[in-house]
Amino acid sequence: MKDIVRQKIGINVDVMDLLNEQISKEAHSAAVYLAMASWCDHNGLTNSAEFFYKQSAEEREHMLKIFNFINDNGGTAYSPEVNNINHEYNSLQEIFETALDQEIQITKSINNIVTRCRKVQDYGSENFLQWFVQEQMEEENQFRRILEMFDLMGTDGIALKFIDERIKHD
Ligand code: OFO
Repeated sequence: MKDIVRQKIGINVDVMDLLNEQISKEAHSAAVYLAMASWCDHNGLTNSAEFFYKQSAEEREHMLKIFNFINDNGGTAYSPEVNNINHEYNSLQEIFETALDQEIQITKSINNIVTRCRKVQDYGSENFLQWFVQEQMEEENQFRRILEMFDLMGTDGIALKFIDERIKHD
């Protein structure tokens, strides 16, 4: 990127690239959760479906938050392509395990950008990302709490119905 362009950007260019990658990851998360909502709907797990519709909408909000941050600071945010969305799951437990795993990967990704911010002394971006650091802790906890229910109650028909009734989005 030309120096004159760099000067117009209020955030570090390498950080901006990572934030654009994060936009893709958030969009991917939104699409994955939408597919999970569809699976739950199809299998009569109404509360779980509602949970994932809301979760998907939240991920889109995360994506837009980063998108606006880049553009508001003179950078260029890129609208992401989303592909490779799995629609095949064997159980609700598998869905929540996959969701937790996805959140753990997102946490790593956010932490990685924070590390880069510190390295290049982009404290504005680091400050912006603190909201995401907190959000990831809450999301991981939320999924862990739900997975504990499977450990406690099992996965047979009645347990599944019971777990679904207790699933609520924070
Ligand atoms: Fe975007 O918050 Fe989790 O994934």
